[in-house]
Amino acid sequence: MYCIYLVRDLLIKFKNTQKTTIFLLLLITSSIFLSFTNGKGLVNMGKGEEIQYNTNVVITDVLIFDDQDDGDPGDIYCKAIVNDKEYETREIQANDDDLITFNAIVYHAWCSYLSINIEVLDADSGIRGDDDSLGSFSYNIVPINDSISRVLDFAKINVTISTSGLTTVKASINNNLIIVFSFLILSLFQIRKRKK
Ligand SMILES: [Ca+2]
Ligand SMILES: [Ca+2]
Repeated sequence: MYCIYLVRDLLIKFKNTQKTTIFLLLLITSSIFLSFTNGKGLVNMGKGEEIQYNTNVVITDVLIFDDQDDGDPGDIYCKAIVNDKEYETREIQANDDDLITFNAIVYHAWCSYLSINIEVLDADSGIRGDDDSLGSFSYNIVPINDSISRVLDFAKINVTISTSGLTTVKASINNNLIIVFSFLILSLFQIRKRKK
């Protein structure tokens, strides 16, 4: 934040000379970039590093309230999107009030956060049309050992998060580059606005 205020003050001070301003801007941008690469960036509380946990997300079981197939057992499966990974469980046939055990590892990776989206569905084919949703939920959390139980529209789902071990990694340089260049473009845009 300090750098942003610094640039703002300098922009006000030197707004009459565009070349000076751009030079200063490039200088500050470079120093921010270098501070990132040296592990002293603005990201992650000034360390340029983040803690990642070896994380498992498991769909343990689903209790069916309504299997969404009249007369026949439903063809129940789960779609999970955790961070950037998608996973689909196998289908298990179940009737109303059945408890299905999946024990499906839907995510296994090192990560510093978890963005979990899970939907329970009944697969339908042919004239029955699109699959029917029994409900979905989203959950965002820092990886910790945790059990999540959620009552959905037509089912109740249990999910387990477990972590084993942690490591410290340098924050992604690509993210830092995006921040630095966004900052640069925004600042240049400000200069153009001031000139008008
Ligand atoms: Ca159905
Ligand atoms: Ca079905």
